[in-house]
Amino acid sequence: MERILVIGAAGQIGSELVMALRKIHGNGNVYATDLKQGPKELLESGPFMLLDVMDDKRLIHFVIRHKITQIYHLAAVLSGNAEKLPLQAWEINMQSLLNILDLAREVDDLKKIFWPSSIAVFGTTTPRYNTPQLTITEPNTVYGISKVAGERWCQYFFDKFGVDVRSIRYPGLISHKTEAGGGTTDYAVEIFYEAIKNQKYECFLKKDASLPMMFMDDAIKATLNLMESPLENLSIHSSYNVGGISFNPDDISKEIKKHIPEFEITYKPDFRQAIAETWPASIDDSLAQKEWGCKTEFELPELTEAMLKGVREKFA
Ligand code: NAD
Ligand code: AKB
Repeated sequence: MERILVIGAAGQIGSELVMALRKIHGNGNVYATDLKQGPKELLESGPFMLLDVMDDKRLIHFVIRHKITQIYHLAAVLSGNAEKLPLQAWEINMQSLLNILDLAREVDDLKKIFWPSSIAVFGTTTPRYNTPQLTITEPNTVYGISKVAGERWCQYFFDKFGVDVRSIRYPGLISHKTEAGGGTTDYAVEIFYEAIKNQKYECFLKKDASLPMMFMDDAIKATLNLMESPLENLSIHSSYNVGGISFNPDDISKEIKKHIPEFEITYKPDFRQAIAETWPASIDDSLAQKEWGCKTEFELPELTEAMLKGVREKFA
């Protein structure tokens, strides 16, 4: 029986991942934790505690007391917010991962860790289209630097100490349950809220800023698939490329217009456009497909329908 700790559970991914994990492992076996209070669904369906991942003493106490066997470490400062406070973001993103990797080395019960990386590990020197698994990773943002360093630490703890840590370089994730947490791809979530509320959206990226994206259902499935795969099937112990779909603000606004003909998009690029320009437009995830069956089901039309339905239900 697994006993799972999710750190950063109140965020965009955590709020959905916790519910998926509770379905598989039982409500009482999935401990959701965050610095801030979680959404109602999380609080009512199983244990939720306030926990600061930077507090390594409380963290170790928690893991031992609850006999935790797996940790999903989702707490981080995302790309847009990280550029505003680079050193603070570096400290949170790096130290929290190191606290957890070191814990996994020391605590026998703790067998598996999930830590997400990002397409932010790539930079302007990376091939922009169909970006390969193994390629140049020279990120231009503090967030990207922390993700590359994190990937190297994961590989190091696997090689030196046998820590089973698994990771995905998520593309921009799109969901309607919890708002996006301060990243560059957030426009692709905000646009749906504004389309329904005001039938218009002012986009902080340019019309043609193509980026890899993924609907949350596909991201959760990918995460669970990777975590359930036998270790011997996995050749990557830093982080796997996962492709999703690629589109730009113009593509998504045209798709929304099919459902809301009066919808209008305008463009006022800010500092996040410069970040988007350093990231790939599309990703090659053939290795993830081959080794653990990574598969994207939601293309842009299905994603748009699901988002409009989800946001409408939220407002209702
Ligand atoms: P988010 O910002 O929505 O959620 C992160 C959560 O971590 C927040 O609820 C926050 O309160 C919590 N947190 C922050 N500091 C903490 C601390 N010291 N202790 C405990 N909790 C703390 O982020 P997300 O979108 O859910 O992303 C989760 C992870 O996935 C991050 O590592 C992020 O870099 C990665 N990722 C996300 C995306 C995406 O599009 N959402 C894409 C690529 C990678
Ligand atoms: C961000 O935009 O910072 C995240 C990511 C792609 O890592 N959504």
